[in-house]
Amino acid sequence: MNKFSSFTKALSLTAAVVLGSTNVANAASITFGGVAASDNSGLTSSFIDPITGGLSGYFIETFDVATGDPSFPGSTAYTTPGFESECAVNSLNAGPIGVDVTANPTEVGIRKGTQNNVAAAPANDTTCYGYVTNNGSGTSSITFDYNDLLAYFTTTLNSNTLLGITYLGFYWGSVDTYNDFKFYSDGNLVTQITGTQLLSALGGQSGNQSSPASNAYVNIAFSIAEQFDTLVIDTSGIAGEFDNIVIGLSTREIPVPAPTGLALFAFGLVALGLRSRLKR
Ligand SMILES: [Ca+2]
Ligand SMILES: [Ca+2]
Repeated sequence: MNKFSSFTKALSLTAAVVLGSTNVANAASITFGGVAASDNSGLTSSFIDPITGGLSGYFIETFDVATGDPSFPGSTAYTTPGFESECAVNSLNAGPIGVDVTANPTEVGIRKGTQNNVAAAPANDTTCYGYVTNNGSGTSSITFDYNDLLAYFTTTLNSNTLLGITYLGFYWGSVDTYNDFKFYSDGNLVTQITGTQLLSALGGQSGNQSSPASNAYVNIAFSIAEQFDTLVIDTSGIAGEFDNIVIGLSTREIPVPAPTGLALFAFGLVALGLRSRLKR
């Protein structure tokens, strides 16, 4: 596939998601494109790196103890046995601050490397990553509830109003047609992206563990009105793998686009696609 056709497909997906919203004016927009992560975890958001950090207002979950935020004790509740010293949810789990993660422990793991019929490391990711598996039947899910984290940041930043989340990015490994990411606000579904949508947009093959068309960094920008507080990843197969989950607060720093190659790199596929269209 040439580059332009993949850009066009990315635009088509964005349009489809916009049209699928109940409120077009407030629709979330989905784009693909990350940057190489400096900790050898494959791709990360252009807004923040696991080691070198990034713009203000962003928070990254790497599932690696080594790159955890000292402010958050972390949790090994879902870590695959044998990986406890290296792999963890970086934020306090089910505590007064941090991300509240809930799942059936037999259906979720945090580990390194690939194990056949269990989980595949996302392409070029040698670090710890998370996965959810149905162990062969039914549908399984993992929930990331950010309400406590939002309250923590609101207090830390001395904000007068409760902050929201208006950006989420994640590295989606070996995308399968049976993986879905869903976003909720106060229990209501705001938007979702399915494995089928991503594979269609990028021309990927379901479950391919190395192709960029099925191992992609996904960026979702939410309007203030559609900010979410809870992420649910579900799978009806083996398995849904992810790393470098980045949230951007409603106070986040957003770079101003500039007509340079560097800015286009940072802003990814949709920006390039729009320029290509304008030139014609
Ligand atoms: Ca990682
Ligand atoms: Ca997979």
